[in-house]
Parts: sequence; structure tokens; C-alpha cells
Amino acid sequence: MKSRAAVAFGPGKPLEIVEIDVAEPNAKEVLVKILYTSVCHTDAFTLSGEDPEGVFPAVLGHEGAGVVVAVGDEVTSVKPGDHVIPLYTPECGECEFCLSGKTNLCSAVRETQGKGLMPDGTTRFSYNGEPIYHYMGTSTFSEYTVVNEINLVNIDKEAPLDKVALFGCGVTTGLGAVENTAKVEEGAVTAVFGLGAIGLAVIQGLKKAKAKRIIAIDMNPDKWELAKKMGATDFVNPSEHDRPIQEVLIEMTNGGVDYSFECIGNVEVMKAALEACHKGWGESIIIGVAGAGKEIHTRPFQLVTGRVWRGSAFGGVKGRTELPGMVEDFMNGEIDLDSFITHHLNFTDINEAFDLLHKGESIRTILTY
Ligand code: NAD
Ligand code: AHE
Ligand code: ZN
Repeated sequence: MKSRAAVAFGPGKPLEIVEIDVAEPNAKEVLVKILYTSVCHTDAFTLSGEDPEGVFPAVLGHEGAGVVVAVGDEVTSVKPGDHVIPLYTPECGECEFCLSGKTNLCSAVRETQGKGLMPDGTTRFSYNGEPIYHYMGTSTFSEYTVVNEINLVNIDKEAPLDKVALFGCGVTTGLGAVENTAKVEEGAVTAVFGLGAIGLAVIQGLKKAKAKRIIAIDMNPDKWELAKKMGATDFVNPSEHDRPIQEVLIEMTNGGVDYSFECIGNVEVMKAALEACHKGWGESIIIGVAGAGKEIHTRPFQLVTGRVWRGSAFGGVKGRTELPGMVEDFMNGEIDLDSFITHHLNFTDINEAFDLLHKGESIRTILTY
């Protein structure tokens, strides 16, 4: 079938809206009509060419929601008409990772997914007869996309898809990093570096966890308002200080924070976030994604003296098991999604959504097909 798609033909180039061909789903695959998608910084990161796994031409996009159109012969958990959110962190329920009880990372299709391929090593997308690669197992920047059954969660049909699309990445990641990865306790002193959708969702999670202090850090003071609304108690602009920001935070907190979260993807900030942690027990959670060749560094003494570095992917959330409950929490008013949606655009204006993100003017833009 034909589908409108925003294709990334090469690194650093604007996306091009073209009509691509989408092949039928294989036995364990599902054809989904995406109704809404948004742009996460990770899409911009891959488009920039810095992602070691970035392949072109590709259909990017991993934060979206839609309706099942057709299913392969062996698909049992969804049927045409079901409302779904694509999951870049799948959940097969059978692999060593899924059975470990220790991680949300699933290994079933990770290898081919990272190469922009379906598990049989081919693509379902093509343009002028040439293959177009998939992205993160989701490719929500195509009106019709093919994903593995295990990369989909079936959700309540009553849920507004133009909002719950945000559970596809940003909000789930931030909330989950607090609850599952850091396991923040009541009364904790915390710091959040970077106030995009991820950092703001972390702040929302910290408020829910009853953190005593939530220090919001960003170079862009336009981000303070939403951070405050989410629950931030203090605001720090690193560009207003002429000494390392970790020193400022240690002074502000009389010894360092219990938990810090890096939501930017900058390895120097990752160092500062770790070093801002309290001696003996402070934990720093890396959420930001850094480009090829970047490495984190600190004096080993920082770890010897009790600080801990952790990473979090999709907030440690097992999507098929846990997202339906998070959708219900949103419907019951326990999770705020509306505050993240700063802009609405037509899908064809997707490059403008990237511009708004780069300029720091948007948190999330909902694109409607
Ligand atoms: P965003 O661009 O909306 O937000 C980043 C924020 O960081 C901006 O507000 C920007 O002003 C601020 N910032 C940039 N440099 C800074 C600095 N040196 N000091 C302080 N603030 C600075 O991005 P986003 O969509 O919220 O994503 C944030 C990061 O999280 C990206 O690296 C993205 O790839 C990553 N991410 C990771 C996961 C995961 O599962 N680990 C999931 C989603 C996104
Ligand atoms: N492809 C990059 C890694 C990108 C990355 O770390 N992605 C996060 C999700 S970002 C969502 O916005 C993730 O889930 N990582 C775990 C995984 O298995 O990819 C690289 O460096 O190669
Ligand atoms: Zn993302």
C-alpha cells in the first residue's frame, strides 16, 4: 500500500514528505495506522548523524499512537481496530532479559531493530523500489507502519490518542526513571539536569515520590515555568555561575543531592550530575543519549566514596505489562500529559516541529496525520 511518510534521506538533511510503499506485515507483524506522533530529541539526535546506529534512508519516529489495520497470521494480542502505542523497547516475555526480573530491555529483536530491519533482515518500506530502513522498531513518521507484535501495547479505546502518544517515550521514560531506576524515597533531595520532556517528566515523578527538594537545572530560563508547575522547588542556570555546577549544588544542599538525573545527553553534564551527588550514597541516573565516540569520565574516587552511576532506558518500564496501567493513571488524573503538549502541527510540517525542539521553544509538538 501507499503511505505518506517523512523520510530521512541522509544525516543533517530536513525530512522529505513523500509517498512510500509499505509491504504487508509478516506472520508476527502488525500494520498500524499512526494517527499522532511527536518528536523526541532522540529523533533529532539520529537525524543529526551522531547515532552510531543511524542508517539512511529511514523513517524515524518513536513517540506515537494509532490503530491496528491488519495483523499477520500468528498475531494473537491485537486485532484490527485496536488502539495501540508502538514500543521501541519491546517485551517478548520469553527471552533471558524478559525473564530476568531485572530489566525492561528485551533481546528478542534488538539486533535487527538496531539495524533498521525487521527480524527477517528486510524492510517493509520502500521508495522508488529502493528499501527504506525502519527506526527503533516503530517508525511513527509514516502514516502506515509495520511493527512486530511485541513492539506494540494494546490500550484502552477510551484514551485520547493525541495525548497518550506521549507514553511512547518521553513521559514514560521520566516517570519510570524515578520510580523503577532510582527508586526515589520520600524526603529525597534531588537535581534534574535538562528540562525538556524527559526532565519535566522526571520532575513530575519526583513530586509523586514526595521528594523534599527538586532542583531544576537548564541554560534556558524559559523552561522554569513548566518545571515549577511540575513540582520543581529550586532553579539553577549554569551559565550564571563561573564555577563547576556540581560545586554550586553541593553548597546549595549542604553536601550534595541524594539523586540526580541527566536528561540532556551531554557527557560533561553527566560528570557534573554524578559529582553533585552526596558522598556515601548519592545516585546519578543517566537518561540522556550521547553521540558516537562520547565517553563519560570522573575520578574513580567519586565512586569509591559511594556515589553510584546508573542508566535508564524507557524508564525501566516493561511496555506491554505496564503501559495500560499508566494510561489508566492518566485517565484518572494521576499523570499530567497536557502540560507537555506545547504545540500542535500537521504531520506535513514535521520539520517545523524539529526546529521548535532545537530552538528550545517546544516541549512536545503533537503532529496530526
Ligand atoms: P530536549 O531537547 O527537549 O531537552 C533538553 C534540555 O536540555 C533543553 O531544555 C536544553 O535547554 C537543556 N540543555 C541543553 N544543554 C544543557 C546544558 N549544558 N546544561 C543545562 N541544560 C542544558 O530533549 P528531550 O526530548 O527532553 O530529551 C532529552 C535527552 O534524553 C536526549 O538526550 C534524548 O535523546 C534522551 N532520551 C533518552 C531516553 C532513554 O530512554 N534513555 C528516552 C527519551 C529521550
Ligand atoms: N542508538 C544509540 C543509543 C540510543 C539509546 O540509548 N536509546 C535509548 C532510548 S532513547 C529514546 O528516546 C534506549 O532505549 N537504549 C537502549 C537500547 O537498547 O537501545 C547508540 O548509541 O547506539
Ligand atoms: Zn524518545
